[in-house]
Amino acid sequence: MQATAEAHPNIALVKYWGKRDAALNLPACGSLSITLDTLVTRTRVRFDDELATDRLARDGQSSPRELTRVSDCLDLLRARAGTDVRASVETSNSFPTGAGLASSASGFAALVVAASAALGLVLESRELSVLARRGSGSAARSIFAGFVEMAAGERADGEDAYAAELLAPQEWPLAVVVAVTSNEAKDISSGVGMERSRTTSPFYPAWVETTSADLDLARRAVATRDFAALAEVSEHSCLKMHATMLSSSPGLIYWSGATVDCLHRIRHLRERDGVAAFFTVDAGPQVKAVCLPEDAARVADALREVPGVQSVLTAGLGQGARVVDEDEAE
Ligand code: 2P0
Repeated sequence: MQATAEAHPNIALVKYWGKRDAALNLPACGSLSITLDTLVTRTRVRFDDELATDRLARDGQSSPRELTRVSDCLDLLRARAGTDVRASVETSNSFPTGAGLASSASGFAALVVAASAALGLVLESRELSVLARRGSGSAARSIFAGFVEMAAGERADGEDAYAAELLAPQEWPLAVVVAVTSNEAKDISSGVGMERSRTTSPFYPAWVETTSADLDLARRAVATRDFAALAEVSEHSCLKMHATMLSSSPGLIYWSGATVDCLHRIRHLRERDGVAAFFTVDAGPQVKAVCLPEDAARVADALREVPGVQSVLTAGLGQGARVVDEDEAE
């Protein structure tokens, strides 16, 4: 009744921002992402008849604030297994939590994989993706390796809203350089921000309407390994999402000054210095530069020099969520 899983965050290149059904956590649009390798969430789930309630510890500290979302996700798995036994969940991240580094993506992907294994459920990746989506929309993508597309689906029950792998990591091994400009957790969660954009931004309908064309371009760029085309559509999707955030009421400003300076630096690298690199930014102040592995050190050096950048992390493309040995997970 116990298992440990690891999962990695993913970075969306065509972004997810907005839901068609908040209760089932169904996205309004599809999205396309890359799963990273070096950043990792490790989660151990132990079901225990002796427990009266679920428990959650992050880095050894009890974490009651996050428990409801975790318990709700475990309930879906318990229903599948026909049990109501409670669980103890221990989790840790090798990177800052809740600060725009996609910790909920890796977190819910690892939770679903560990909990289903602990319950002895044998589920297809697609089913794991649907379950992870209920925890966090972006988590549906972290079930898979490399380049991943998430479908918005059309069904009211959400059973067709899941992710799938487009290309394995080794088929186009890009690198991601993350410029960390703040280690603080964000004030407004993605879920709250998305709902605010949906209900108040005059740009929201255009955002939703234009995403499927972006997905077509990005899917084609991935299939043909066309870096310049992927760069163009990714920066466009990112800036369009932030325009939707900024035009919400009250406006959602996830960027810091250093965020903007990093964007200019990456554009300079590409346009002035001829380095194949593009940026993307999520619901937080960190900047992610996507580049070729041979340019990662140069991109990292350039971002490290931007005032306000506190640290720089480099990752390659990584594996999907998986069960790991308890020993290996120490
Ligand atoms: C993404 N983000 O596509 C976008 C870009 C943030 C900005 O997916 O409410 O934490 O749990 O479904 O998955 C973050 O959203 O939101 C996210 P919920 P989630 O990566």
